[in-house]
Amino acid sequence: MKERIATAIATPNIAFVKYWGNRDERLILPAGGSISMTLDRTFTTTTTVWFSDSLSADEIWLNGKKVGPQEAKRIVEHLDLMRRAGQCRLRAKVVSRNNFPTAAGLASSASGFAALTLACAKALGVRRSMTELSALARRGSGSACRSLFGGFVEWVRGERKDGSDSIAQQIAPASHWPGLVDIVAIASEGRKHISSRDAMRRTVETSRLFKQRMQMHPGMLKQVRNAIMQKNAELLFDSIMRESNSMHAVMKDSRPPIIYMSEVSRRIVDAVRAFNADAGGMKCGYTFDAGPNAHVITTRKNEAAVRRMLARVKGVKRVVSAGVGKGPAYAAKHLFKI
Ligand code: 2P0
Repeated sequence: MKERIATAIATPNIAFVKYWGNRDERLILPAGGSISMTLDRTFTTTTTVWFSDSLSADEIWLNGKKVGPQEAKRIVEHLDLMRRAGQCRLRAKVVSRNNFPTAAGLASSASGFAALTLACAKALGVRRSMTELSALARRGSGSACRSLFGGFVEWVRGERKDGSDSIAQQIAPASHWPGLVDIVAIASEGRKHISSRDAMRRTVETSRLFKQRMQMHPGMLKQVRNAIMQKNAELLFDSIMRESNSMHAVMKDSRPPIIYMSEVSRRIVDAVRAFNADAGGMKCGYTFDAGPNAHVITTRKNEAAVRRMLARVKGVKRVVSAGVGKGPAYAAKHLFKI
């Protein structure tokens, strides 16, 4: 029998229009659509999955450490989902490695669940299109569905109750706008104090501003989609800053408030504004996820100057640039021997 083992490599994505809040938390059906850029292999998650009747329980290794039962729960649930899709009851060994800090606002769960979904699908012989697989990846971590494609990706909200139309699709390949770059200014490498999922639930349940954000959301999606299609950098940078500010505003409007941005983040906001004012136009734009680290989007032409500007901000520990990525891939070499 062919061995049921496969290895996938996936990369994070940075959301230009943010996913924040579910209309169905169990199925991970978002309150609104989102748009992202998949990053290149500056940041990667590599995951090997092996299903075997020689295993009596699922065994999960993350960055060289065996994961305890509490932390493993979400991964085992995803293995169960993939086992159902592949009509398989075998236990699995999962070994996964990130080359960047976990849970520090660098969307480790996006690349993690994208790699896990793809490795499981291949190992179990689940023959589905990337779009269909994106609906499975979504169940592990919402933003993971966007990491199944390279370039510029939209996760469509969908209307159906069963979530079958809440899928990711590529809106433009990496080659459409290869000059775009995400400069990550790392303010903290620590874990976040509240998980995105818990924080989103709190926002949906308690923020009054959230309803207004969702009313404006289709317009924001359209604007960012247009900025990407027209390669209109000024419009894109302006839009993503407004969008990030909007998401962090509804977080702050939650009860009790959710505050992911730090003093360092705030200084980066000021530095970006000053940089654009000096340049006499929108040369870059920031966006912040569920953490204090900034993603400053710019073009390769301005990359060096933007990096210098960010490195000078008090409290910025490191600056790392990532370009537009081509999406996930399979690897022939596995992370362990069977
Ligand atoms: C996004 N985020 O669209 C939004 C914007 C963060 C802010 O999807 O699955 O923390 O809860 O661990 O990796 C949250 O990403 O998600 C998220 P979970 P993660 O990218």
